[in-house]
Order: sequence, then C-alpha cells, then structure tokens
Amino acid sequence: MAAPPARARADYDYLIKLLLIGDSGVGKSCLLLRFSDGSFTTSFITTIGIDFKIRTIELDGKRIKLQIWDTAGQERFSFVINNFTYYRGAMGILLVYDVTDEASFNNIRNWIRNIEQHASDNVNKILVGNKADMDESKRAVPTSKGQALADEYGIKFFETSAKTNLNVEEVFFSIARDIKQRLADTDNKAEPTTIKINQDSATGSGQAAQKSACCG
Ligand SMILES: Nc1nc2c(ncn2[C@@H]2O[C@H](COP(=O)(O)OP(=O)(O)OP(=O)(O)O)[C@@H](O)[C@H]2O)c(=O)[nH]1
Ligand SMILES: [Mg+2]
Repeated sequence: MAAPPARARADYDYLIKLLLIGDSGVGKSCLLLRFSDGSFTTSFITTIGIDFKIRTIELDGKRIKLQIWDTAGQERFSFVINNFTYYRGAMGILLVYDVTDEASFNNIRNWIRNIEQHASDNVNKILVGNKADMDESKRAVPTSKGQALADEYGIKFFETSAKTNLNVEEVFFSIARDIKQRLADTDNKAEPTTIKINQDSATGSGQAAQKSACCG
C-alpha cells in the first residue's frame, strides 16, 4: 500500500464556525451529537461552559469543515456567552427551541436580541424547532408559529428530532450552504475565507476549552 501523500494543503476548502443557541433542555447538545457522532441519549446532562465538535461535509465538490460550538442554555452556566468570546468569529447560528416548551419558543426573541448585540451583522441564522418526534398531545408550539417567527426575521426554519434524526442533516447542510455561498461571494474580494483557531482548540473535541471555561 502506498504511503499517504504529505499534507501539503489544508484538508478543507472552507472552515465554518457555527453556534448552537437556545434555552436549557431544548436539545442543543443532542442535535450536535446526532450530527457529529450519529448518536442520541435520553439522559439529560446539562452543558457547563462550552464545547465544540467537528464534522467535515462536502458541498458542490468543496470540503466544508464545520466547527460547531455548543454552550449552556442555563443562565448560571452561560457566563461565557455574556461577552464576545462565544460569538467571536461565528458565521452561523442555530436558534433552537423545543416544540413542547412554549417558554423556550418565546425566548427565541431574547436570544436574537443577544445575537444582535454580540455577533457580527452578517452572521447567518436558522430557526430550529426540536423534539418534533414527541406526541402531538405534548406539542405546545404549532409548526405555523415557528414558520411565522422565521418569516418575520427572514430566516429559514426546520422542525427537527435529534432522537429520530428528522431534518438534522438538513439544518446543518442548509446553513452551511448559505454561508459557503456568502463566503464564495466575498472570495472575489480576496478576503480570507477561514477563521483562525489556536493550536489547543484545533485538536480534540474542545475539552480544553470547556475546562478553561468552567474552572479557569
Ligand atoms: N424526544 C426527544 N427528546 C430530546 C430530543 N433532543 C433532546 N432530547 C432530550 O432533551 C433533554 C435535553 O437535551 P440536551 O441536548 O442536553 O439539551 P441542551 O439544549 O443541550 O441543554 P443545556 O445544555 O442545559 O443548555 C435530554 O433528556 C434529551 O434526551 C429530541 O429530538 N426528541
Ligand atoms: Mg447542552
């Protein structure tokens, strides 16, 4: 077997930083785990601090390396996102609510206000109503309400299930496609298309970042 070629070039064409935002318990970590590892668990382990996962996808013959950040929805653990650290360099934000939890839906407006304060103006956003697998009797937010809110902000909308894998790929591919298009447009101006991450957080699953965020 021939030796693999030396890595003379980056293993991706675009590096895209995405953020997951939304109340505690809506399923942000489960969506990330479903997308990055293809797994799901029913036990609820609330996120403390921040973490990220990487998955590289292919779009129109280009390799898109998605660096997806996940943080605490619980306010007492969300000190990290009260400043610019979490939002810095974000190219896309997934705003997640739980279709069985009306309060999490009503809070989306607050999360959007937060984004407007901290994220860059041209960041792509997408609205995600998670737990669509749950029984209709449990549903608190009709699909039409989610769609209406997304329309109001001029963003795309998906209902998902991290549990059954409904629309999870679609959400990430959709926002990645929109961002890639935006970056390709700015390519013409010879602007850098990637964000820089330091060596520590470029490797592994971001545990170092989580540690320093929670205990440092
Ligand atoms: N039925 C169903 N349950 C889900 C789904 N996604 C997540 N859950 C459950 O909801 C609970 C919370 O999920 P998490 O992903 O930990 O929620 P989170 O948004 O990351 O919460 P924080 O880290 O506290 O902000 C867990 O018990 C999951 O099993 C889903 O699509 N369907
Ligand atoms: Mg979490």
